Amino acid sequence: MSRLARMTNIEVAAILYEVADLLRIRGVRFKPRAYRRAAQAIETLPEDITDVYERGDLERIPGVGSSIAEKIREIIETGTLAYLETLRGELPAGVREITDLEGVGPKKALILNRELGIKSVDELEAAAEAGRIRNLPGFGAKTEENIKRSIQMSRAARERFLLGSILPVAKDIEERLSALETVQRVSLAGSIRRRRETVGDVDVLATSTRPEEVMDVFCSLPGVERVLAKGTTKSTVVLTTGVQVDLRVVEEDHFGSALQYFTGSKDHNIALRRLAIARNWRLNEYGLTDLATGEPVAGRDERGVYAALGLQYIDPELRENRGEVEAALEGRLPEIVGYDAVRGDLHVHTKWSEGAHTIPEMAAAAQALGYEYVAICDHSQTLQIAHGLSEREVADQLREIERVNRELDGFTVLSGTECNIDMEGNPDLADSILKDLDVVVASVHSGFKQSEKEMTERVITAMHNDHVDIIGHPTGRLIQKRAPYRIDLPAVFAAAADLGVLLEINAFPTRLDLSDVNCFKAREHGVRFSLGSDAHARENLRYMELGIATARRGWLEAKDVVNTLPLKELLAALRS
Ligand code: DGT
Ligand code: CA
Ligand code: CA
Ligand code: ZN
Repeated sequence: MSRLARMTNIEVAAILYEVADLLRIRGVRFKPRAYRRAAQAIETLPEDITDVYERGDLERIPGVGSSIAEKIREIIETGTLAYLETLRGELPAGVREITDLEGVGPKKALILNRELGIKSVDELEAAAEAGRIRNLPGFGAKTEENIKRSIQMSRAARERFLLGSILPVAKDIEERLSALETVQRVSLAGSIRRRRETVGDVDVLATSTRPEEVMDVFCSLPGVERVLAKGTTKSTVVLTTGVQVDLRVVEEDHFGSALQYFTGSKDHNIALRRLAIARNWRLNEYGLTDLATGEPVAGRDERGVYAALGLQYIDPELRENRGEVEAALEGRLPEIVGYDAVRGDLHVHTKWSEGAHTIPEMAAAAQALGYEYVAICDHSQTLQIAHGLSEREVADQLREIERVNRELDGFTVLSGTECNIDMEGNPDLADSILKDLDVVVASVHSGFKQSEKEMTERVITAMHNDHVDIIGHPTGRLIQKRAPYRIDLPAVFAAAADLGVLLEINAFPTRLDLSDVNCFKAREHGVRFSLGSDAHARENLRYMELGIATARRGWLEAKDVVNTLPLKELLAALRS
């Protein structure tokens, strides 16, 4: 096989989205839409785009014609796209960099360039600090403030990658290594094993009878751009996507303690080491050793390390030194929700609004994942950018869902909506419509700049509507892009628990909202949760895994998450 650039579907899609944006800036018609559709289809493919490429099936992807297929081939073969470079080159220098900032579209970027001669993020920051932006036409003090915040966020983001885009690549590396005959054990370690929402680099651990051979394979994996270091115990490579991957080959006898050590987190390890010291033991990547006798106490397997320290086994997702060591000592760790415990998805979109697939297609895909139900929650009327449904269309969709359900066996499509919460806190659909739907998700999609007090009242007002079951993506944050809106979360958590409204864990890779930490806090208020992939195409249903990881990192048990319930009990748990 030729050496292909190792790109995830999300990364290939990102290139096509950028082409779409740049074409739009130039005022090109139709083409931007075609690129966006293709990007959306790829972002959500059920399989690796490289596999589709190798089968010669690119043009079978919906929305991908011969011209876009040609571009995708180039991306897969080289990791870049000359056409994109050309388009970028036609923009005034630096403007593209600026349009990457959240809240600075091409239009604003061009004004900044024309009026103030700004050609880089650094120059933009200096202009914002000097208060020179607020006086531009169409700008203002608030915009200037937002620009400063966006710059800070993008700086912080530069070195880290989204879990959702790295996890498939990391699992693929893990699989390729474990397929080698001379490899006995392989595991991901580090933050990716803990499923942190962003990952600095990927850590992999293996044991082998032929370390040199493993390292040869590792350093020539598809997608490796540069080999930074190559040895028999440790090698480091950089993939074409910029992600760094470390592989360590360790002795069979130390695998457990090495896995424990390199999984981290650092703070978790420090807490464990303290327990070891108290027993006059030493804990490091080579094992747990009794210092009095020099004898090994544990090290071959990871569970043995925890057991020897008198701890319950602690799942990697919990290892952040947020009280898990104390809880494990006292035998009161939660039994966190399993990756196979979810019985259905409570937030998906279809072609009716901005999704790529029909209701029967989404139902079939959800059923194929082993689910019992899926809730169709398309956008509602005031979200025009996403072709939100009018009240009449919601009623039509309800009839379509009834029709689809008659054809299905052992699976149920639930009717629903993701309606907007307006500025005053009212859903943008009438109660007479909402009352007929199984699942009402209410989300904030506008007016992010309200004060904390206004936003808090707005969301709590929405919860007081008896038909609202779930608050969607409750903080509105986009990871590394947009800060959460200002809202008094403890007040929201208390109201949700009190009123029996569920808070969503939105599993879309850029959202993971509520976050792990907020799940933990909400749970202490007695909140219950619903998991939704926010799928915009059937392949996105697989994002559920990221939502479950978030729930696990937030210490949630199956009983805290309503979609672990069978259908009948779920319906009882939703407000009627
Ligand atoms: P990342 O890569 O920034 O997303 O986060 P991690 O947790 O993967 O960190 P990384 O890759 O630097 O190191 C992997 C693990 O190795 C880390 O979670 C814990 C362990 N480790 C690394 N350096 C230290 C250290 O100085 N002390 C201790 N106790 N553990 C360390
Ligand atoms: Ca790491
Ligand atoms: Ca590392
Ligand atoms: Zn939404």
